[in-house]
Amino acid sequence: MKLTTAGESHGKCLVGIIEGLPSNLKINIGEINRNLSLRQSGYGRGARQKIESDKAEILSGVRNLLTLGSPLAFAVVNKDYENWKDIIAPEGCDVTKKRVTAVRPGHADLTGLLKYAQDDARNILERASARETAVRVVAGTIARQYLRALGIEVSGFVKSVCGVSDNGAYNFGQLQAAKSQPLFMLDEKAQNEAMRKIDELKKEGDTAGGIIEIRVHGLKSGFGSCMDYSSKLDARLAAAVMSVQAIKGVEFGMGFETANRAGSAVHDEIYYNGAFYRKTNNAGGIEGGMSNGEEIILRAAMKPIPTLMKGLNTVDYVSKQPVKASTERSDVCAICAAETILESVTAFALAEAVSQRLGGDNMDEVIERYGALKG
Ligand code: EPS
Repeated sequence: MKLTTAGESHGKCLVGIIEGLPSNLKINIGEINRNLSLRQSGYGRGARQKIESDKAEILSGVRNLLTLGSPLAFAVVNKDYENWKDIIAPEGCDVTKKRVTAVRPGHADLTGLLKYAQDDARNILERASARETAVRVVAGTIARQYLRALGIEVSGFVKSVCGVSDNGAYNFGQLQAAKSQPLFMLDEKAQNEAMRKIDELKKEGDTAGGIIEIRVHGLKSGFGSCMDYSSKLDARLAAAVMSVQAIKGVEFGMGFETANRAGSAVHDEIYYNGAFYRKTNNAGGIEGGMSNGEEIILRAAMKPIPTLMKGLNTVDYVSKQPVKASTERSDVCAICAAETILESVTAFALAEAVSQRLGGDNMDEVIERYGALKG
């Protein structure tokens, strides 16, 4: 299974092509659009989200809501294109308008300008923008529908915003409730404090990041590999998570804290009562690059968005003079978007690993092969 994405943030539309889906997978377009709208939600989003109301249009690979086994192509239209077409259209537009040369610290602007030999960071930021992640939510939701047919579910919640933490211990079933919360947090007190923090930062023209926890429930053991480095499941999931704009770190299970402890306080001891089991899950469901049958638990750190309304110190790319970095509008905090995106990219990377092991040209074959695994 493979996803290719294309599209600029203010261009006509975003597009994606998924190759390698089996036939007869039932596609739920309502769920895709619900996840697209979750990606747009959350306390602290900016004005752009009032313009967009993302919907996926499936262009190929599906007939009467069942996949055909052919490449599945889809588009998400950028409504804002109407306001930008004389600046961004493939031909006949005015490239002198809305130039960006006051490059933003923490964004792709400066390195992109140098690498792609441009003199307008618009040509860089349009693609570097997190708008691209709408495509990954569509593909990730289709991947979730594939995984769900096997009894595998992905969920998550926001654990902290700008240092304000939700330290609750939640079981998988409790996580879904986060989606109806303004910051996808489960602890009301922490969430209220985090919202106050966002209000403060907004007043100061500043931005916030946070920590997101993603879990996978119902995955049998043995997905990934201990034989081939490029198939290690934790490496694949980490790569998928790190490919999301603004993600700066990822850990599994006890993660970085394992480095501070003795082995006996880290490794999950093994028991047998007709089946192998563990009483703890510090490994986060992956040992030796393979799923071990426990829940997969990963956490990712999102940095604060690099477009700050107050503008950081920088240098104008053309004049070389010190200036404040460019701003028009910005999200203060996009942690709920990131949470939705991380669930999506986790689901897609997992579906890739599952289909690599199981193969199967149609869903009956896939389901039969998964069912035959011992787990
Ligand atoms: C983004 C800047 C903002 C965000 C955008 C990502 O867009 P604009 O420049 O149009 O105000 O809103 O995210 C989205 C449009 C989205 O749908 O997530 C950036 O610079 O990365």
